[in-house]
Amino acid sequence: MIALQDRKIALWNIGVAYTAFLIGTLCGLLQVFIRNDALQLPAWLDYYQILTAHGVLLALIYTTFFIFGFFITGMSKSLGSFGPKVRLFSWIGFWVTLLGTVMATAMIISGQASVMYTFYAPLKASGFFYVGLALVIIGTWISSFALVGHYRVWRKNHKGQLSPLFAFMTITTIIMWIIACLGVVATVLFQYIPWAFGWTDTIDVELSRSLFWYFGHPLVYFWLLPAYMAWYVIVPKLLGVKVFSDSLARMSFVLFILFSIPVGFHHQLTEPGISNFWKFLQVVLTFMVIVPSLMTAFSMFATFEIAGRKNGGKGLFGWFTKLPWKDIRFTSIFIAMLFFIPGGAGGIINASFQLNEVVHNTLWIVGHFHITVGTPVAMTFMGVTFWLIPYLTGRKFTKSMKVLGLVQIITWSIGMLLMSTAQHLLGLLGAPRRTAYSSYNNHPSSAEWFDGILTNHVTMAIGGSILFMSAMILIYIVIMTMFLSPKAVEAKDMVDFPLAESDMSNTPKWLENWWIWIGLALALIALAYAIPLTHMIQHAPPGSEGFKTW
Ligand code: HEM
Ligand SMILES: [Cu+2]
Repeated sequence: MIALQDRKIALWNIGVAYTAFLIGTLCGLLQVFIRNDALQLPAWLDYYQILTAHGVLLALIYTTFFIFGFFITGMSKSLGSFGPKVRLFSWIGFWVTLLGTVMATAMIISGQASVMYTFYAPLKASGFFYVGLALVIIGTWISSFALVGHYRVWRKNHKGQLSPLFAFMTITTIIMWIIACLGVVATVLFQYIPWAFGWTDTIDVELSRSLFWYFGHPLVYFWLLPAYMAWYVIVPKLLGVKVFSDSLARMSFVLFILFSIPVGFHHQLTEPGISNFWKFLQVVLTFMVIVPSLMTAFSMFATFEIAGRKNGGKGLFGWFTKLPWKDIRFTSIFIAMLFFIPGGAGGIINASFQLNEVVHNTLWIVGHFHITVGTPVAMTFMGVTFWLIPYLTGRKFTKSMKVLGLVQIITWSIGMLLMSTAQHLLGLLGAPRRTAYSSYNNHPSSAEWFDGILTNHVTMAIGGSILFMSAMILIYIVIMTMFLSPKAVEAKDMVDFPLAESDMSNTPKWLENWWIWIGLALALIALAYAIPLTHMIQHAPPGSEGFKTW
């Protein structure tokens, strides 16, 4: 068990994460019904307010707080208890991030920031919305530096040793996050804030969007890498085996530092001001990310097979039936991985030059991120929640909670299958995303889109409702395991942090030489961005005034 003070910090992070999850999923439910013309909002609330809250609270806030809760627990567990300074800075980081969150959310709810979570200019929110976002980023940096400080103390006391895998992966994720945030910090501080407060009249839209996506793509890896951490270091323990290969795991993580950042243009393939050469170069770099992704998939299935055979599985696929399917901690993550197969394939489609033309800005994209961040990442976090909260509170994860956990995972899967399949198909037919007017003034061709069995309004509504029900079951589990379940007294009831053993004896030491990876990452970023960004600044189009479309 880790120190009580460290547990407290982690629990507060997780508590905020699930508060955001509760409000965010409620918004999701409302969206489904509004899009189906089954619900009319009161005059003071509109679709875009809700959509902004949904995107911000789930994609940015739920993930970030949960990730820090997970990191703090895992770092304290694998490197030892935090010192007073690390604790202090973790708390400061938490409060600053929370202050930013409250500020941004207040602006959204009061109708002054219906700009959606990508806050594209020239949509203009209240300046305090951008200040809130900046505080969120600064807060995560403070929390990150606290963890880096803890890691450095450990390194100093263990000269010449590789750090434990969990710590290595945490530091990799943090390095990537800090480099990635530079783009969003630059645009928010130097473009949005002066413009929103009226200190400058116009904004360079193209530059702001490019700096946003410099950050926006690695943002998805900031969600994904902690989920991969659970796949690499938690899953083998649940299966009773070691990590498949320590060096493969570390290598795949450092490749993500290299290839997750210099690729933002794949979100801007329809952006007129960027020449094809630079888009193409970044698309090629995007596809490099497939390498560590497939390394991860290979390593996972190898782990499953080794575990299944160890449990007596015979023949080509006999091991599959010997996996611990009744253990909800494992099954949840396994289903999350399954969703990532079509999710990852969809990502390759989105990033392809030509296919992007078909799916750009359609509901397909919405379908896509619900089966990447909305399920593989979110469901891995759910699977982690089942043991992480009881581990931190010292309460039991009772039998009824286990059953509820299973119901929750199954309902989320069914709801997401229905909703995201409908969204993918509607997108292919041409239905745009981010609009409250989904009947398109009853235009006959849009009416046809909704004629399919999977693409009709009822399917979407059922999918969304099942999802919301599932989210509420999860909230119930969170509340029970945080505050109400009986305390674990006997050793057999104690919930463990399942951290797998990783054999480092053959792992090359240079893998933990961060300067190599930071240097290579910066070189690739310079290659992909230096010329087009300079060009964009030197040949800036006339800036745009702000627009408030709501
Ligand atoms: C109860 C579960 C959920 C439901 C019913 C739901 C529903 C929806 C719907 C209908 C949209 C499309 C809105 C539009 O384009 O007009 C949407 C957008 C979105 N959802 Fe969800 N969702 C759920 C859970 C999640 C989760 C768990 C995440 C991420 C962790 C997520 C992330 C997003 C994002 C980032 C958008 C895009 C927002 C934007 O375009 O600005 N959703 N959701
Ligand atoms: Cu991307």
